Amino acid sequence: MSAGSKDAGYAPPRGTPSTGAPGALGHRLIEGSLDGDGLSIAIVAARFNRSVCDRLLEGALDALSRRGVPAERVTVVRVPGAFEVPFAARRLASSGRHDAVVALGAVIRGETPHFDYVAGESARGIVRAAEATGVPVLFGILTTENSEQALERSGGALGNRGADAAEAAIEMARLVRLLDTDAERRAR
Ligand code: INI
Repeated sequence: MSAGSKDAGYAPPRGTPSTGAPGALGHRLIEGSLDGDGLSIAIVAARFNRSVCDRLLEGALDALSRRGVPAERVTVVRVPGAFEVPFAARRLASSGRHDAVVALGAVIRGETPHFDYVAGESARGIVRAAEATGVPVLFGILTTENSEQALERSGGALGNRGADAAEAAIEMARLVRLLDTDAERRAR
């Protein structure tokens, strides 16, 4: 898929949540939805490159509100930088109080001699937090060459990756519920 094509980027699910509904080829289809009703979501946002991170956070909060997650069901935690995001994300994910965790940060190569370490460890830690807890942890860490690219992706011409990650959090939280229901039903 080429960047810039109509299919590039995050495509939200098309329909209502479905468990075992027949897919186009007769297979069972299980897919989440963007219905935030009843979900609790945590957000971990870095402060490093603060203006970009604040824009990602605004986008995430706005997307959650638009999708039916009220402010009182959203917990926001700020940490120094992208390197610290996985630690807080894992604590939140293992608390049992959140259906998903959104991880936000901005690592900008032009301003970061150790870009690869910070970006790599942040990404790895976020994956591990989700794997270790079984709670979706969504990747909203921008890794860009320069500030301009980061601003374009945090509410500029190329959308807002914070909003995308928040919507993906809702979809994955819904998917977890569907998978749990499906597994229970099939075990009976
Ligand atoms: N943290 C970021 O989130 N983005 C960066 O671009 C960055 N740079 O440039 O170094 C950065 N560094 C700080 C790092 O995340 C930790 O907070 C710090 O090393 C303390 O552990």
